[in-house]
Parts: sequence; C-alpha cells; structure tokens
Amino acid sequence: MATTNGAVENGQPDRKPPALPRPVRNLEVKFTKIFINNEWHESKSGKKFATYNPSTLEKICEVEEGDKPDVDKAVEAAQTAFQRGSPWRRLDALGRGWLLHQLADLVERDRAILATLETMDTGKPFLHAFFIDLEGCIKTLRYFAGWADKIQGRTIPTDDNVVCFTRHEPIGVCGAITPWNFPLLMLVWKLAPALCCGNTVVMKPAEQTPLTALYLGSLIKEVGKLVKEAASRSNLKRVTLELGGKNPCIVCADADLDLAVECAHQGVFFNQGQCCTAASRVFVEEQIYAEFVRRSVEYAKKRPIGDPFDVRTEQGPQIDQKQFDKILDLIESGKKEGAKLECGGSAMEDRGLFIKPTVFSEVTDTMRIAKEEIFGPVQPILKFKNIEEVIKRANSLEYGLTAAVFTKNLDKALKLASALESGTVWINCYNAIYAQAPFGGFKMSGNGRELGEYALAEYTEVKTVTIKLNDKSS
Ligand code: NW8
Repeated sequence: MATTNGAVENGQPDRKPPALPRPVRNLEVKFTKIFINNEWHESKSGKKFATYNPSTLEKICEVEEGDKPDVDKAVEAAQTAFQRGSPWRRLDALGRGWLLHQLADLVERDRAILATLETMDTGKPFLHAFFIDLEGCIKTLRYFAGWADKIQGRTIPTDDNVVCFTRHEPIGVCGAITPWNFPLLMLVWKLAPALCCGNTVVMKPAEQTPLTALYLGSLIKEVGKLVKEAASRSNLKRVTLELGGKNPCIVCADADLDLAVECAHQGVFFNQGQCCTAASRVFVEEQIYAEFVRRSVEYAKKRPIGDPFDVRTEQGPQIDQKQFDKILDLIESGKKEGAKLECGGSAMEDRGLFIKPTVFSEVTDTMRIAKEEIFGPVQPILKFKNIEEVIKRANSLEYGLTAAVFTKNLDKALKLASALESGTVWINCYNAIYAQAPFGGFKMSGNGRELGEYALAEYTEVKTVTIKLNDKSS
C-alpha cells in the first residue's frame, strides 16, 4: 500500500474533492524590483519595462529592467555566497533540504496569490495555474528537498593500494534563463535541483512574465532570514537546454479512440498550445482517420475559450502580439499549402489575442504546419498506413522532445517506445510529467535532463579523491 511502483497499486487515500480555489481579487503587485542577495534593487540604468495582461491588454505594472551591469552585480553576489566558509557553504545537506521544504511551505501558503499573478501575467486559465503550475512547483521543490542529503559519491576499487572515492560537489554559480509559457514552474525546475546540490543561482525570467519569479524572491527572502544568502553565474561552462519540439502523437487503429482523441486534443491545446510538449503532429492510421478527425473537430469546437479567471475556461489568450501574428501566419500557410481547415483558422472577433481552436486534416509532411513549431492552438492531423512508415516520418525532423503512442497492443507500444527518437515517449497518456522522472530532449530539442535523479548530474561536478596507503605500516 505505502510502497508502490506507480500505477498498479498507488495508495492514494480516499478524499473528498476540496472546494475550488478562488483567485485573489484586486491583487496588488508588490514585487517589481530586482532581487539580489535577499534585497530589492533598482536597475543600474534606471530603466523599467511594462508587463501586460494578455487577456485584457491592460498594463499590469512596470518592472525594473535588469541589464548586463545588474547581472554582473547578481553574479558577484552569487559568487560571494558560494565562497568557502560562507553561511550557504557551511550549511549541511539536511539544512539545504529543510530550506527547500520551507520554500515549498511558503509557496503552498501563497498558492492562490501566485496562481492569480501567473494568470494575470500569462493569460492561462486560473485553475490550470493553480492545479498544474503551482502543483508542479510544490512537488518539484519537495522532491529535490528530499535529495539534498542523499547525493552520494562512490568508493571505487582500483589497481594500486589506494583508497579511491568520488564526491559530488556543487558546480558553483548557475545561471537560469526561464521561458514565459510556465514562468514559475520552469524556474522551479532549475532552482530546486541547483539549490539541493548546494549551488547558488542567478535567475532571469522572460520579460513578458516576471511577476511570479519576483514574488518567489519575496518568499526566498522569508526563507533567507534563516540563511543570509541565496541567488547566482555567467561564463557558463555547462549548458542544459530544453528547447522546442514538433512532437509526434501516433494513433494506431487498435487504440482506445475516446482516450486518443481526448489526449491528442489536450496534448496540443493545453496552455493555448504554448508548450514545448505540444502534440503538434498527430499521425492517425488510415482505417480510423476520418472518425478521428470528426471527433477531434467536435472537441475543438466545444473548447471553452475566454476570461482565464472564469472557472469554465480551458483556453485563454496567446502571450503577446508577436506570437499571435506568428501563429496566424502559420495558419494561413496551412490553408495555402492545401491542408483542409476543419474548424477555427482565425482570431476571435474583437478579442485581442485569442485564437480559435484550429484543426487541419489532410496535412502532409512537407507543409510548414507539419515541420515548424507553431506554439499555438493548431492541431495538424496526418494519415499513416503502417508502423515502419510512421516511425520514419516521426523521426524525420531535427526535433526530439516528446512522442506519444496510442495502441492497445503491448508489442507495438514497446517497439515504438524504442524506435522513436525523443527524450520522452508517452504510451496511452499525454503530458505525464513527474518530479521523479527525467525530462529533456534528443537531437535539437536540447541537452541534459531536468527533474528526477538525472537532473542532479547537471548541477554537480564529480571529484575523484585518491589516497595512497602506506604499504609499509602494518
Ligand atoms: C512537475 C510538473 C508536473 C506536471 C503535471 C500536468 C499537465 C501538464 C504539465 C504538467 C512536477 C510534477 C508534475 C506540463 C508542465 C510543463 C510543460 C508541459 C506540461 N506538469 N502536469 Cl512544458
């Protein structure tokens, strides 16, 4: 019951579903400055930038704009914090884990505030911010908090009469540049493993969406009352990258069709399509192609789009004008290149940055919508005849982040799981991301892994210590 390996007997206690969380009304944005060394700073240049609510197009507030001199200042503070003998370096491993748990406690305490800020800043539905982004943040913080005192080297038997062992040491100052689609979650994916290994961190949130990162600064400041320093590095010697994808979602004729339609739909439309994991090439076996398209269009037409603070909303606006224009351009290319527009295909009338859920059928491999990352609510559906063919076509792009397979045949599932060139393969599920399991890209989709034990390797340096024993002493 308590020890399980996941799906088979996952001992979740029975609980009643709690009341739906509410956004914080008239939330005042308190944190707009640069957070270095547990203090708020103005930018050296005196510059600020405005951040906008993409749902209403209203300016939320102005934020201090960090530039090279501010980054230098942050890096210097992080280097000082990392120096031998500093409070952070003297802190023992259990202490680091305890601080990460404290931070998780504060994120939980202010969960509704953070989810509200995230929705204001990105336009994502509030319930998604609350139950996906914030849930992921808290779980990631707690998962890596647990690792802090479990990072172990090895003792290695060697040829000579020596004792040889390894130490897994923090690298030093880590720089983290985080995207705008999951601003807080992607930051925590980097911050938590870096801190659990004893590094210091300099974080640079995307300019569209700095608010939750800044708020997290205020929470770190609360934790920081316990340790004097927190934060960051440049001159990156090692780079971990999580980049784009054009992720194949393969639906075999023997799949559970209800499940496949639903997962492919959520897989591509989740977060307004602004996911590195977006299922943006749906390959469907020819026998079920027409029925799959029919059901997918039905789903897309019903997708509730509107005010992200409305509990019924599943889809909000795109992040900004630039992304909005890029998506509409790709939609136009799909129409021109001969894909069949099944529904959507344009912006919502008089609604700023909202784009109708769009489905294209009869998509072929050479069309732009089958090759380029769209990062918007557009589902291209392609047809395939057999497994060997679909493997080749799925692997034909330079990307390799995720892939999904829908089939009831275990042999086929495992064959595809090994043949597909991607960092993740989901079988009969989608966006199944866990703090415990590594996540990252093959090929041009990235370097290194986030989450899980594998993420620790990105943030540690291995030191081999060899001690010659005195052969003569008896
Ligand atoms: C970290 C993340 C998660 C989690 C759960 C459910 C749906 C979608 C996502 C997701 C720890 C534990 C759970 C998701 C998140 C980020 C991207 C795409 C999908 N993450 N989730 Cl880029």
